[in-house]
Amino acid sequence: MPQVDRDKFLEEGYLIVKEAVPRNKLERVRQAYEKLVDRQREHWRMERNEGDPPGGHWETSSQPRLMLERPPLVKDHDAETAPAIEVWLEPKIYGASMELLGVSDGASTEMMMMCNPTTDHGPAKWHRDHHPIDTAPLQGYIDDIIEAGPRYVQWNIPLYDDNILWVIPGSHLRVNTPQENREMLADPCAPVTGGVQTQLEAGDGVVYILPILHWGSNYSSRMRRTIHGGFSIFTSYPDLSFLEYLSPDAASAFERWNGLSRAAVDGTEAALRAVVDGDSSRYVAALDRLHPTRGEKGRILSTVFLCKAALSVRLAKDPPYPDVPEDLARRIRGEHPITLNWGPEFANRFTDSEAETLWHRFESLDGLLRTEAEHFVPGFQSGPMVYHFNEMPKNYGPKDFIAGWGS
Ligand SMILES: O=C(O)CCC(=O)C(=O)O
Ligand SMILES: [Fe+2]
Repeated sequence: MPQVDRDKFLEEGYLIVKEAVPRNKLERVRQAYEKLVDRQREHWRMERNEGDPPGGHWETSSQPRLMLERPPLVKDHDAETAPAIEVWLEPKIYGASMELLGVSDGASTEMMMMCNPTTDHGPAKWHRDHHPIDTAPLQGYIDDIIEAGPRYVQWNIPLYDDNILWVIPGSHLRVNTPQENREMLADPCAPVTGGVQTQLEAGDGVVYILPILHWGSNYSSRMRRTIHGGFSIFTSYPDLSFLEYLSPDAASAFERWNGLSRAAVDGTEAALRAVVDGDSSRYVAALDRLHPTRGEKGRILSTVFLCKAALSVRLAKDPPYPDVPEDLARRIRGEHPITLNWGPEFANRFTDSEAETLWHRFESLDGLLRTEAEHFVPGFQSGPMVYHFNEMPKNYGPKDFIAGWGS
């Protein structure tokens, strides 16, 4: 018996899951997270800059956020905080995520917690968690989701009642309407027509499909401890030292997921290597191994992600070229597993001359992703840019990409 309504999820782009954290476990999870909050607050206190209040970032941020897998907090886990990580394996969270992704096993991605600010900061801006400049145009995501479902599902799981998140149902399957654009341009921090406020009791969860339009409607000083993160077959774990504190089952899940991650990095290299070698059937096979169950739309979306990867590899070599906007250069240096960006080290897998060939074969696709003049569409995490926010290259599929290699 499925435990979630996948059809409704795919149509509306979000789903409320009652008691995602069973009531009888809630207190344990709260206590584990509160220990992490205390430890992170101590780091923020120590790291504060001159002129900052005594609590540093904790007191200045509108949404202080714990990053459980990142330094320094990743080194602060112990037996007492293990429930903060193990909660991700709750059947109603992990099991539901697998159903919604349509995979037998997928990995937890960046595990985080969003906290209230110490003073009222009011509403944030409406946005999609999407920066097309270093990933792909919105339509590429939409086509891929319609073809085969989401590659990533994101969760908010509040440990105290929480109604901060709003979503626009169905907006993950379309570009912004003219009315949404007008409203967001006029005031990005006010309710948008069609928005629905989520009403979550402690322990409930909301799971949603990026790139849905959503809004952090009120960062007030009211107590907020909301688990945030997601699941995907594409992830990366910079430091798994916390595994020693987890239950054997939880630890083995992370070992398994780390294996998925390594395979995805190797699979990305294999796809790019096929491009370097000009081997089209090996390229398509590598794409299908990297992401089974996808069709033509999935292959072209992955190809656009790989275009950014090729750019990143090329830019890491000496002398760096081509010239790219600063926002793109900065983002591409980061790591973004869901879009096959494995961070700066990945470039070391390719020689200078392979990087040059690779870029040569992706360059015309990059040209198709660009616009003639700088433009702006509201509701994204990219500012004004010379790349398309919405449109994918017209009538362009993997075959067209491959056909361009010879030229
Ligand atoms: O606070 C929330 O619930 C939403 C947060 C959010 O959208 C974000 O940080 O990207
Ligand atoms: Fe967001």
